[in-house]
Amino acid sequence: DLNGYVDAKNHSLVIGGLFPIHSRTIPANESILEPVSAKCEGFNFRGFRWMKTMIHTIKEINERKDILPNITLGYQIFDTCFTISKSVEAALVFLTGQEENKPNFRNSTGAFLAGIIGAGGSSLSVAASGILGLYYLPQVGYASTCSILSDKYQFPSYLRTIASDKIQSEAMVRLIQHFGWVWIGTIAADDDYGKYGVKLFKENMENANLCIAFSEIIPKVYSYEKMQRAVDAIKTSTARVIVLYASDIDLSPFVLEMVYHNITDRTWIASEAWTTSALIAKPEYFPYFGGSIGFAIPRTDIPGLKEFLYDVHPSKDPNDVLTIEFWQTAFNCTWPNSNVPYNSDHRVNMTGKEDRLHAMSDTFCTGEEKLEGLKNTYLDVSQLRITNNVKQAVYSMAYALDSLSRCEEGRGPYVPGNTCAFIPDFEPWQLMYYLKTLKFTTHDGRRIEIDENGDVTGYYDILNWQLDDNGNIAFVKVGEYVFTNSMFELVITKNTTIFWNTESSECPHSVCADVCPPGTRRGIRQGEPICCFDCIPCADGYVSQEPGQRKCKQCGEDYLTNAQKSECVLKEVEFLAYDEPLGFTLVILSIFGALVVTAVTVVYVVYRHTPLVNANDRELSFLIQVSLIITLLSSMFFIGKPSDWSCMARHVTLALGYSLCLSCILGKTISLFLAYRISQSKTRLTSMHPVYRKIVVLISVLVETGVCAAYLVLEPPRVYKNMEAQNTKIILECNEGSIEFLCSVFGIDIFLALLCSLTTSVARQLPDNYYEGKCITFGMLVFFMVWICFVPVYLNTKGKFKVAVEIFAILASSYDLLGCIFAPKCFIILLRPKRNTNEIVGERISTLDK
Ligand code: TCR
Repeated sequence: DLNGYVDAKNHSLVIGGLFPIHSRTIPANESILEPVSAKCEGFNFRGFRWMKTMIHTIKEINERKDILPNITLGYQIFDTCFTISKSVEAALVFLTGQEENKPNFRNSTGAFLAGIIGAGGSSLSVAASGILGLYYLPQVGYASTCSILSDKYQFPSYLRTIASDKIQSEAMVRLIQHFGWVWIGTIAADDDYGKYGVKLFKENMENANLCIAFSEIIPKVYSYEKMQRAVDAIKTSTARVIVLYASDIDLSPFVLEMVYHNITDRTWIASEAWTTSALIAKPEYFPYFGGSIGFAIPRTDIPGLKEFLYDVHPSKDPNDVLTIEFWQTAFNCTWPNSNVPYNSDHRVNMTGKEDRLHAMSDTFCTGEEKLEGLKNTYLDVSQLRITNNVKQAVYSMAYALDSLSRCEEGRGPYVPGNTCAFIPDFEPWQLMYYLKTLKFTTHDGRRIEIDENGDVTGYYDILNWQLDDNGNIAFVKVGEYVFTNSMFELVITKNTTIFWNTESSECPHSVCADVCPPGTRRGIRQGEPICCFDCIPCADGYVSQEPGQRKCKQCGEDYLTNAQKSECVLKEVEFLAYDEPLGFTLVILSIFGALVVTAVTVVYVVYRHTPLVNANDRELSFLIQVSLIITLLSSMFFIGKPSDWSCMARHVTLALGYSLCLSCILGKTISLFLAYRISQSKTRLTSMHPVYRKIVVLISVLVETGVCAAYLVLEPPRVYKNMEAQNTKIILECNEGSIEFLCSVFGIDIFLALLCSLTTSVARQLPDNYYEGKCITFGMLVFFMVWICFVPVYLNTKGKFKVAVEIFAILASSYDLLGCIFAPKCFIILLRPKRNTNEIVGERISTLDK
């Protein structure tokens, strides 16, 4: 019980066709036990147009003189009712001629069947091709896009004039990337088209590191539970963008469901099969599906088709049930004396009740109804996309037959013998040979090249659903997906406005988790897709500068993180600077000290002939003054930004200064010590000659210089950035280089100081007018106290204060020596000049020195 059209008489060759002129079969009545061919319902105007286009194209080819000049083609077309069973039934009829009760193979109509155009949906093509492929009967599809149909092992005789969904699925991912979405839901029809389409889409998404929020199926036959699953997934998911891979016919129950549940604020990515479908693109669905972005085959115009389509009237042929049904459905009337059912609907709807519309309209059709005023998908030639594919499919068949007919015997393709095949009596596989390598140009100048998998390249327009001025849905082209320079490219036109069906009317934001702000990094949530993550603040010392970082970067050594952890900031460098109050005070103190010493020197020079100055070994005193200036000024090396040079200079000048100073004092104290021993023993001990004192000084200084030189050459001190002491600052300090050397350098000084103390402590009992021994003893005591106190304080301070402590110690000890050695004498020289006479100075001291 197959519906269809046949025009095979007077033709030696026919082309078969399979078109979905109805949308579904009516479920068989349970009381009927015998298997019967099911009846169909749901007239599909689009399928009807496709079928008419096939007929139109065959007519056109028959009229052309350049293709198949001596042969006219016939056709035999069946309605698949968009179901597998009907398609298989039709395929079997094609092969066996069962319908006509003729057992002859592929000429049930009395003519030879060249090949078949169709089946629309992928599942139907797969089913039909499974049978037709057995005989290698050529089949050219116009709408089946499922990727498995490219597999020539399974479908050896299947070719198509539409690109595989492989390309569309890639294009979808590109589109998603273009708009920056990462969290996408998918809904697929329960057939090969939906399932394989979504499968490829998912694979591409994974490759692009994007995530699928949910993946649901629209049932073919209404099932409350299955539908509810899909609805719930959409409702609960945070994905705002959903890919919908389904034919329009399968989609309509789902659309009703969306309306019923009032699901708005979603952006749908439409697969090619429903992008421009009049079934879905109804103004009443616009609040739910407006703003959809879809892929569509580029549209074309087909000259002469419009007139052909309008040339339809039920009165022409009373047996043409399809035209009668078309008329009844289009004009909502009943054709008199026909029992063609009208507008029946046996589907179960979403409220769960079976909803049967009355099968007949009350009004009769008059036949006077005007097609011109009718707004109907069948007559709408503004969106010829698949329709054009139908035309090209018919043309491919014709071109292949044409090549076959032009074969010259002896030069033919078939081995052995380079034979040819002849119309009409050829084997199906012989025509397959020509189809496999087919290349031709269409009426609108497009190249069609069928590749070894039977596929053609895909081009897509990207359409956006907008509302036009009349309140109808307009498919506005916002971009395209084209093959240029040997690769596919997604081009979104720059200055078109895309309508977004979101609350803000702006591009939706479809993410599982928002991009992590700077200062945080993406943290995986166990067991969830990579697009769902937590933002974890960076650890100390780590930053992330750009949003969406996977890892925080470590800041360099000299850097610190800001509070937000978004930036590395240079650490503050700490050292004792000249221009800060503490540094400045210390500088003043040391310069003041040096000036005081200079003043003392001046006094000594001016009073150089007085007994006091003479009695005290002028040269040694002068050297002490020099050394005090050195030690006082050496504190300057401790202030300011440390450099390798200042680090080296620091300790060495200090140590040398002290060794000079202490050795001179030692020279003096040794003299005193010897004088004391002389006074005690009353034996003939000669006092020390002044030259020996200088030798003591020279030796000490030389030894010290030697050690210092070795220190500087072997392991000199260097600047050192101390990061550990304080996290937020870099402390610039000097690294001592070698502790051993430092100890020996100052060890010599300590040794000299100890010697001085020992000798003076003995000699201090010597009666002397200027209390020289006592003063030096006291001075050395203070000196030791200063440096002994220095150690614990030094160890307990941090940063620049360490240096300050050291300078304090230096200044204190220098002032101490200055005070103890020179202050009493200057006091006498300047204020008590009477005491500075030879008699008073006494013969003992003078005899000591001379
Ligand atoms: N491929 C679908 C069926 C289909 C369709 C269409 C049906 C396509 N485009 C347009 C109606 C209208 C693309 C399939 O099943 O392979």
